[in-house]
Formats: sequence, structure tokens, C-alpha cells
Amino acid sequence: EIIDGVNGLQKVVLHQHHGSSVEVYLYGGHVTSWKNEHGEELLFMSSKAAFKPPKPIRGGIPICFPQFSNVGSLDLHGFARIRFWSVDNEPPPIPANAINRVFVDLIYKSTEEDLTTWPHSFEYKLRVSLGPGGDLMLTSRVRNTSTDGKPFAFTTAYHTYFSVSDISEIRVEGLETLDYLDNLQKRERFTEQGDALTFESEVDKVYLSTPTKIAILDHEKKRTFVIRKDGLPDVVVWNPWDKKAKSIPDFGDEDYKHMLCVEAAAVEKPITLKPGEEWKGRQELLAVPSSYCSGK
Ligand code: TA6
Repeated sequence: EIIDGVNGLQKVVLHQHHGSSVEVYLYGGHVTSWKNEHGEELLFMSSKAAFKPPKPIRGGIPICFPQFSNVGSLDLHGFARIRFWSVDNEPPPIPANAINRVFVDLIYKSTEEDLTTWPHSFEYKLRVSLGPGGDLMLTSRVRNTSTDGKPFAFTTAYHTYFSVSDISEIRVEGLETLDYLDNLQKRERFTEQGDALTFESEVDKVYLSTPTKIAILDHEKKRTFVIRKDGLPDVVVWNPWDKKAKSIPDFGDEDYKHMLCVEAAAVEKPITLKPGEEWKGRQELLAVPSSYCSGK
């Protein structure tokens, strides 16, 4: 059911009987909490997150749509994350294997006002679901509802902020040897070296044509986050580090030590939809004991 969250913004809380939970705000269709069965928070929320529209919420899983970052004419990351979504009364069908999942279906339909900033009509359906084992799945369906016969192209990302014990103890597996665009070096293309990623300074990279599965190993917490994705070929990896963190007003100065953004995305090749066509994208997040996932 819908309840009041911070500053009276409405949210939906999903619970699984063994104790895991998810919270998603109607503002931005924004997941702000994902807890495991022990009540441990798995997503990072800034200590200075402002739940004050039209500012985006700092942390959780911002939906970047219809534009990732500044790769276009819109404000950074587009406008879906700063719009009010509603519960979808005509949700997509529930797959047979989803019987034990709890979920909420949200929808955002472009408005006349949106058309002035982005001249394309669309409908974005977002299903947030929590599995019986505590896995969090986001499924997106974007349809081109234009009546002007025009196709449109968009870029997008699930801008996921993972909570980590200490960024300098984290390894990311699955992106080795891939090409990436480095946002800190004029978005030029480079090739990653051959072993797991580690972090000792600001990083802002878009890895291209990545595998379905990416792992984030938190040695101290003996926990591995696994991202499994469909329809999202790229992965953005971001940590602002100390200097950049200080320049972001809704980011605590020390927060960078306890977060890492690993974002399933479609950036290099925008997704084009003809009128009536629908794109489907999905990410499934798991948090498993590290022993399970020390290898590939
Ligand atoms: O995640 C990569 C990125 O595009 C960074 O360049 C940084 O801008 C970050 O997103 C946060 O953007 P935001 O608009 O949420 O402050």
C-alpha cells in the first residue's frame, strides 16, 4: 500500500515474509531502500539526500531516462527521476515464475509539458519486485506512444548506488579487458586491463558491450552483489572520491567511502523505438555471501 515517506512524499513498501524489504517512492519511480532478511540496508543513500522536488533523490536507484548524463539536450540524466509516477492500473502480465514475488507496478506517461523539453510521447512502465530469496528486480517497458509517426531514440541507466563497507576494499568482476569511455578524459575510449577493478581515486567510466552478469565483491562484509541484466549492454561505474564529493551539495563529505555506483545502462548505442514499439530492460540484484561468488 502507499504510505507517506520523507517530507510527505508517497512511497510503497514491499515485504517478504523472511524479512527482506524494498521501498520505492512515487517521486521518480525511485527505489530508496533494499534490505536483506537481517534488515541490513544494501543500497547507499546520501546522508544529505534531499527529498525535495524538483531535486533528484541522492542514492538508491535513480531512473535515468530519456537521457543518460549529458549525452543530449536535456538536464543531466533526463527528467523521469524528477517526475511523479503513479501506480499502474493496467500492469503487464505476471510471469508464471513470479508467483512468490511481491511487486508494485508504476507508470509514467509523458505530459504536454514534457513535450516542450523532449518532443516525443512515451509511456514508461516500471515493475519493482522482491523475490522470496530477497533479490530485487526492476523491469522497465518503454513504449513510443507518439501519434506523429515519428520514432525516437533514448539512452538510459539504472543509476544504482550500492552500499559498501570501504570503497578501497571493493573489487568488481566482469568488466576486465572491456573497452570503456572515460568521462574524466573527454569520454575518450580506452581498454580496461585484465584483472578485477579496484578503487583508489575518482572513477566515471562507461563500459561497453558488457556481460549479462557483473559482481561487486565486498571483502569486509563477506558479501557479493550480483547484477544480472537484459536489454542494457553497457555498465557505468562511478565514485566521485573526496574532492568531487565535497562539490556535491547533497553528498556527505565522507559518503564516497561507503558507496559505489554500478549502473546497467544503454549509453553507447541509443535505443530507437518506432511509434507503437516497446523496449524492455531489466536488472536483477542479488546480495550473496562472498564464498558463493569468489570466482567468475
Ligand atoms: O554515474 C555517472 C554520472 O553521470 C557522473 O558523471 C555524475 O554526474 C553522476 O552520474 C551523478 O549525477 P547526478 O546528476 O545524480 O548528480
